[in-house]
Amino acid sequence: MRIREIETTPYEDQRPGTSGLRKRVATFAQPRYLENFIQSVLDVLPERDGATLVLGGDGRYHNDHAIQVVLKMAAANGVGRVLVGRGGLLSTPATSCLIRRHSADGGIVLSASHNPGGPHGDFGVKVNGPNGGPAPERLTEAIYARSRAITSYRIAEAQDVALDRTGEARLGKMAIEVVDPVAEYAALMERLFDFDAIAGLLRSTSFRMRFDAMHAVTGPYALEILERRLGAPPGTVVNGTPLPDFGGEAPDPNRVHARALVAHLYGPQAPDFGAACDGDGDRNMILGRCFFVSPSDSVALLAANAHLVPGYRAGLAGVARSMPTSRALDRVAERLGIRCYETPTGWKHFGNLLDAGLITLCGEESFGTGSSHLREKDGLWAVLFWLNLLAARCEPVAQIVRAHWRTFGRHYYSRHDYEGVEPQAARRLTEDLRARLGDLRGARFGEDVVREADDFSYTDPVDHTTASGQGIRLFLADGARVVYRLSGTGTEGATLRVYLERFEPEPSRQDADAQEALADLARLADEIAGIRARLGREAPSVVT
Ligand code: G16
Repeated sequence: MRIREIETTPYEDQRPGTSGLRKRVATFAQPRYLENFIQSVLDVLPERDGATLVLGGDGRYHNDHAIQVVLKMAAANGVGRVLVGRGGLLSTPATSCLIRRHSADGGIVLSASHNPGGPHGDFGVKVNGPNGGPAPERLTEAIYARSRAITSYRIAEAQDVALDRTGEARLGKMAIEVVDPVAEYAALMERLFDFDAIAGLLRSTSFRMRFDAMHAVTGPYALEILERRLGAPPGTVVNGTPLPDFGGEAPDPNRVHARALVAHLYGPQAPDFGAACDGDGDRNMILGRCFFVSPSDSVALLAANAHLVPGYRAGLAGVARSMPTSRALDRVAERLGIRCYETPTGWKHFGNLLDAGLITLCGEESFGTGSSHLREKDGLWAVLFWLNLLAARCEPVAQIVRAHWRTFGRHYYSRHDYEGVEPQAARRLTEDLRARLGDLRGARFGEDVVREADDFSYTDPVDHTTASGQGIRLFLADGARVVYRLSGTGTEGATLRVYLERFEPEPSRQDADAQEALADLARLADEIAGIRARLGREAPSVVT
């Protein structure tokens, strides 16, 4: 095998965002773009010679080409062994599972997560560390620094590796193991959940569910686990074949992009339970019949009911949520007498807490839930957790959630996104808010009084690294909260996220529509930040 050293010049825009490097396909398809980034990743691997890596992707457009490039570059850079998912497929949680089970040195997931795919869509590279979790900031910053100084990359001159069948192959000295993408992940799920009870539920004639894989990576996982192992009727999994363009829709499990599933769950033939996962399988949306479970409520509910699930019966060490996620989880933690950590947005911030055994469960408002079983959020795991609860409690989803609200109070919650706005205007909006924090404290707006205003910063309790500028928080005197933050995962312009939360302890007032209950707060958020005027938008582009 001949190794070529090819001269290159840096691209300036390869700083990973909230979760890896995400760009338009056209950007990744530029000459040397992917190669520069992969070389930078390989260059900062602490022990590259003989290292073991796990490699896969969500099957999106460009996956096929990129996976061969990564394999050839890994071989040329002295990597010892690569485990790669058959067909080039691996969900993000399954990658985390394989890294941990095989004590690999890290992993690469070719995915832009829930972003749209296809030739005009997005592509991305997620990088994971030896704990199976997203690379921490010091590593992503090192990759970025390397990408700005790169002068050449190494690649093997070789035929493409056949990935359509499991088995062993070699590229020069590097061993390649093409693995079943589902098997080890499915085995882990069987250890965590009561599969007999879930199978009983799924096979009973009085329960029906639909799982929408959104033509993305969870199709094969859901078919194997839900239909084959648990015996759900054929057809339970819809859109189960991964497609390079995800069928033309963003594989984003929310009420906007998973509209067909939502319509089905609110329609005349609605099943009892509905769920969807995103492009790379780490996000989830949970629905009951005519009922949407907000992700912030979902993680709180899983924590409150964890004792019903075999893998969590021993109790929870602690829990964590990202800062913009509602504080519903905090109330459960208080009741359980455990600590609830508040971290910046980005799953990577949960890694140290999980590794140190400080938390067992964690979640985010952005449809991500997970636990110590892996170091990534895990969409199908959340679906199985819910199924386990439904089997144990024998109550409909809506009833379980309403009972939770009666016990803990309801946190009305919504996120309003202004996508693809002019980056400078978005930046200025948040900078001006930051500059006004002092004036905002104690300020009155009609009936509302801002009790506290700050810019969230976090010190990791394990390695004491700090992250500042993580979102502007306004706490109102009546307990409501508004958070403003710029997304770190978009590829077009900037995205302003406005997170709205209002607590309602009174059961008779817990049944309102969330948007209605938060309408005043949304108006206040706009008035304070001048969103419409500054961004030239009449309304948010996505409301979740
Ligand atoms: C990623 C991160 C999440 C984060 C989400 C949204 O998810 O892993 O922790 O909450 O992006 O981030 P932002 O608000 O910066 O756009 P994924 O599923 O896209 O990898």
